Amino acid sequence: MKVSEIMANLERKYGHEKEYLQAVREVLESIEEVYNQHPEFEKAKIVERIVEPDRIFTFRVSWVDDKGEVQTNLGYRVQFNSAIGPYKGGLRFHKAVTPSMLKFLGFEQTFKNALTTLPMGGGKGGSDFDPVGKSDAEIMRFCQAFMLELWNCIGPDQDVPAGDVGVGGREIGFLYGMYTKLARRYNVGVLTGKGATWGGSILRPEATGYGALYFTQHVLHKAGKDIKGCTVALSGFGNVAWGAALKATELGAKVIAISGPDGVCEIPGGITKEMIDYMLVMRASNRNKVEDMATQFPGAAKFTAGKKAWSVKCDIALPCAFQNELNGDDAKELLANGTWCCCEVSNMGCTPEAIKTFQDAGILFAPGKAVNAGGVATSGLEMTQNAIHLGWSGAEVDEKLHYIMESIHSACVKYGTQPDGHVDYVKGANIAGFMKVAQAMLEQGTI
Ligand code: 2IT
Repeated sequence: MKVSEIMANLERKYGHEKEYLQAVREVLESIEEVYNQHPEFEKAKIVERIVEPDRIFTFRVSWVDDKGEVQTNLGYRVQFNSAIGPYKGGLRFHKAVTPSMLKFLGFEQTFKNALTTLPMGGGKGGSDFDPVGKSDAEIMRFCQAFMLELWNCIGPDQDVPAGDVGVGGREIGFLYGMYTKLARRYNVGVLTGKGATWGGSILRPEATGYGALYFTQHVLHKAGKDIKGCTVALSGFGNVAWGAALKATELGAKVIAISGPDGVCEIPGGITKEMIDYMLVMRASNRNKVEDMATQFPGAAKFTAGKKAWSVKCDIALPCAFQNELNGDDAKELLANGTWCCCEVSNMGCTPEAIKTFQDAGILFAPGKAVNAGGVATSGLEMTQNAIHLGWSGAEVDEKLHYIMESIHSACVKYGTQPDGHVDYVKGANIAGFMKVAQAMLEQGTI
């Protein structure tokens, strides 16, 4: 295969799908060399098949807001690849959701899920519904209307959605309630990220952030460093940023900045437990304003409008919010301030220019599909618990999460170690994930 030819074809077909093309290009450039050593992949046209989703459901979602006005949004489920298991991946509710965004996320999810060691295919879904400023009742009515269309496409052995940006425990509850009503099936394994009393796994809410910090520790240890005493800047204040702030603090790092769409909060003394707890209140408020942290903790947290977390001097940068939230200029600013490690916790959080800037400078960089895989891995553990009708303790889940993150790190080292001895985590993660899915597709024939 030639990346340039495949990309030219995709650009002709999907020229306006920028995020999707960006995600595909990154993976294909990483795997090109290894792929071309496997004529059996070429013969089975694995690349041509793996870049296309198996199918996409698109549906209209109409609902009534608190003023009694009818609102209409679009809903989607992208079932990307099922070669190694049922489709698995989150639902994103965000005003900027498009098919391109969900195709990029479903594509990434396919390789991420392969890295987890668990048997899960890749999927993603969501809606252009904007949760900002919505009441709880509006969120509930939207989730119910969304499930009116989705319920027939999903199932514990078929496709298992979960949360993503804009979808947390509250939304999963409303979605599950409507699912049981419509499907008259009461297998809790149809969704993950559920409440602890109805099939949810202990530690699933924390898992993405915890796993990201376990992975970061492996990256640091491999380079002869430790996170203790390091300063950390992170973006976002949702579920992922919350878990990351908790674990980073527990491991002895100092989280000195969090950010939101409105600006950055600098916390020179390091984030406290009370502030981390308050992140949950900020998330639940649907206000989407990080300034609320500074209002709640005047003196300790200082808000600056219009600035990103990447303007704050730190050792370690952790993008935890949205794709392309850290660009080439941000990367240069971080480097100028002495940052020596960036672990992407959000999906495709860094632009290609930012990744190149970090790699050219020789600092530690690891991509989202490895760093944040602890989230979906723990969803996989939730599915297992649901399937065997048992609930594991927090310690059991945490031990498995540790093992999975260590396995992912080893896979990255195996496939990403370069002739000069340094580890290219982007290559490592992409090749390791790709090889597993490609091999499965090959063995299952042309379908
Ligand atoms: O991007 C992700 O891996 C997630 N949003 C979690 C997906 C899941 O199925 O838990």
